[in-house]
Amino acid sequence: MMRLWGRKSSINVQKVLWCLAELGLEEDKDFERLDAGLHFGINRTPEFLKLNPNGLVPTLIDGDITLWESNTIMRYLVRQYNQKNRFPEDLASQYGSEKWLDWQLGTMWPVLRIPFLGLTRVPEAERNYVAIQKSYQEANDLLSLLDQTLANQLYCSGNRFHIGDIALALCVGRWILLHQTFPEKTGPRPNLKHLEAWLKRLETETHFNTIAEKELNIIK
Ligand SMILES: N[C@@H](CCC(=O)N[C@@H](CS)C(=O)NCC(=O)O)C(=O)O
Repeated sequence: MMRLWGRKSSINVQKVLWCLAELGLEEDKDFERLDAGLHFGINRTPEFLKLNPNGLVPTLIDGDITLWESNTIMRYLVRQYNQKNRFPEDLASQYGSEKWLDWQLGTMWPVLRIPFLGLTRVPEAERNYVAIQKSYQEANDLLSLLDQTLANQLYCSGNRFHIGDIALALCVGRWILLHQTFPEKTGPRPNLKHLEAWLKRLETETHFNTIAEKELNIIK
């Protein structure tokens, strides 16, 4: 049975759990999930570091294959378990999704993680509110690029849902929750109507609702 290490509150673990759900793979039947990270610990133990030298979650073991990096794990799961064609495999859809996966990891999250970690993990007395607001406003500009794409198509890579949507939607969910929870710290959030419509579509047509959190997981 596949084994997934990682606490459910992690954005990167949620990507993998959502992808598994879309592929019809069930916890305790097709894979087991073991809590690790934050208060669960485990991720810095010598045994865990042998699996993932970064000491981070998610980490997945499937037979002889041990993987880390959430986007890579999703790519692997699609390659290995997409028998029911949940995710389109034509090159345009696949690489349309790939570019957004790289954008999420290399462009979007490095900006959004500053207000996210700043407001949910850094103790109040140590927060840099100027940097937090500046990055939140940069995230607004970045997400307006996604909104423009979604004006012309239903999903990030075309008219079918793909794993790029998973990575993006979990970021967007945190972007919304940060503003709802700390409006005076983030500054204004634009109303991006194509992005809102896409989120609604994900809520009704995918497992988004069962995976995403409804409120921020704040460590005080
Ligand atoms: N680029 C990695 C980042 C992994 C990462 O930063 N994981 C965080 C949780 S989202 C982590 O393990 N933090 C330490 C902890 O939870 O204790 C990925 O996409 O998987």
